[in-house]
Amino acid sequence: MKKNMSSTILSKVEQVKNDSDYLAGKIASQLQNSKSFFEENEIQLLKFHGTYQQFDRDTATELKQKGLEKEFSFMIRTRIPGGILDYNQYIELDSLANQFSNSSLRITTRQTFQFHGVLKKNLKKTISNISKMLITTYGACGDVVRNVTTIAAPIKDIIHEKLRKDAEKISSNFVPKSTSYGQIWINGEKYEYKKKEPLYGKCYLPRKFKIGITIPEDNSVDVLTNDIAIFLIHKNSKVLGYNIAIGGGLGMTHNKPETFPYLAKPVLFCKPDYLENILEEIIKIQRDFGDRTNRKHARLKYLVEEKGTDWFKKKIEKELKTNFDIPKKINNLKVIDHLGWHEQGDGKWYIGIFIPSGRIKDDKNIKIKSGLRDIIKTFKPSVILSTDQNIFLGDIQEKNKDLINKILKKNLIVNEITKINRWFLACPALPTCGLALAEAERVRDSLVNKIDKILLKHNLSDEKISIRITGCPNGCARPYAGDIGIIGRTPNHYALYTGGDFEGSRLNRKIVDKVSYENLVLALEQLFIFFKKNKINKEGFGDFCNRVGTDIQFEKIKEILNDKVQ
Ligand code: SRM
Ligand code: SF4
Repeated sequence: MKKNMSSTILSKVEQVKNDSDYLAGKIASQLQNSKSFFEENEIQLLKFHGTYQQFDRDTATELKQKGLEKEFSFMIRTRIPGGILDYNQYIELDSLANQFSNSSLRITTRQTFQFHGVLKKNLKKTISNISKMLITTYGACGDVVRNVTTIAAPIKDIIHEKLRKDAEKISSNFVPKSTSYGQIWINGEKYEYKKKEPLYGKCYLPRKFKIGITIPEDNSVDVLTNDIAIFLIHKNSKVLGYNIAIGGGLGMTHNKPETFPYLAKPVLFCKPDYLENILEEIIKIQRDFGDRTNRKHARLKYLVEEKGTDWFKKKIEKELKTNFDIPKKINNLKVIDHLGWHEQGDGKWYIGIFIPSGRIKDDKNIKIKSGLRDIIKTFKPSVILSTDQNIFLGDIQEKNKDLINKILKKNLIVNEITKINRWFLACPALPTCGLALAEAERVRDSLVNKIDKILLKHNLSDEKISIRITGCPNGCARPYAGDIGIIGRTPNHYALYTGGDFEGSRLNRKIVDKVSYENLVLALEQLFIFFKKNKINKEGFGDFCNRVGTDIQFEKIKEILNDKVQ
């Protein structure tokens, strides 16, 4: 198959989508065979249905040496716009995790849940049971618009309500329309054969596509990392319109400078009525002009970088036959910490509960899963997942606050955490992620402890520093948008990035290409000492690193690690 415009060969995934009859492929028949895995083409299509075929990377090598099959299992990702669930949905998802997955539920950095470790024989049961709770997994992954993110704190005022409504509406507008999903996972034959995609077309988008919406006063959602970042602009509780920025995206490949993380660039301001049409136009532009020959160059950010935002603005204006204003000036973004108890605006309360790496599970001592279930079953709160992998419970009466605190305490779910722990994100990485080059979630807690000790030693524990670690450069825990990014490079080695800002409006830069896990903390200690001696007034760590530049930081680290750092 050839691309019309340029005669270059389309990427393999384009061919798979094209031949899939709107995402059906041979999923249904392969679901029925006795194998523990799907074939390559179906693995690609399954993503659109919200599931990834994975294998246990811890056991794979040994099994291979013994000539045995890998331990295949499936990750299932739900689509929960704005992270909002009702208590029944939560309880059912919690039960499903016990029944069909490794019994944990993992809150993702896009406000959804992931089930891990689902066996192929249980895949259909799990997905169909999820759908019974009116939650879909359709379009949670794949080359479509994914889960739409917004502020998690369930604040009851006109503006926050509007954000939640917008997130829900945008997400449902862009769920794929083909009935393949219903036919395969839910009701088989009863689904009418309706395979059309009025917006996406037969080959869907060239790549994943992400949308987030927030207000400038609270960028707790890291909105600029989305393909479309929407700022709701308001005054006196009235929505004036939306600033639209385009081209955010973080994935890159080590040593391939033609791939890079990018923050969304402002393109226009529109009145509320135009939002839907504008989003659709941007998606159409990406559909028609995005690079379908090279998946590493297919995100909207490359088009934005190459064509410029004016080109987009003119195209949108031409299609919609309207001229739009330039974006409203946004001064400084802020990030609000919503954890802990807060009055929500209508006399009731919400609590933001810290969940390390978003992993809702019980272990020997800390019973996050049982504790949350107990609270949610008893008090029936609203449940909201956040983009920093935490959970919020809303609509709680004041008289129940102490009882809830007691259950949290009994299960050792504590909210008194250090600043580093609070803002430290980690992606799943090993053993489930097929792309991980190094550990992330599994080293998170011990890394937090080590860094805390060092900050205490240097009297810096009060500094608010966001650190994010990922097992590879794809950027799932948004490492390039934090003060410090620790990015898997090779097994047990990381690249180190600094100089981002806490508010998510500046990307960090690479200062070290390769440092071992063992030396990582030493390297950070050097930077913290340097920061303490030379920071100006209340300068934050990221701002300091940005000001002093990358070379001097590298030199400081080299002073102590010599040739152990590159
Ligand atoms: Fe991600 C791929 C996990 C948010 C950029 N991401 C993956 C896969 C599915 C690996 C794969 O393709 O085989 C990971 C599954 C691992 C596992 O075992 O669960 C994975 N990504 C995650 C999650 C679960 C990380 C987390 O700690 O929560 C997040 C799920 C979000 C969701 O619910 O939809 C997750 N991924 C992100 C984000 C952050 C965001 O969206 O806010 C990014 C950076 C923003 C962006 O999209 O650029 C991100 N993930 C990627 C990329 C790089 C994309 C690129 O443009 O190059 C990949 C690889 C790919 O697509 O080829 C990837
Ligand atoms: Fe996997 Fe890399 Fe994403 Fe981590 S950042 S989950 S290692 S793809």
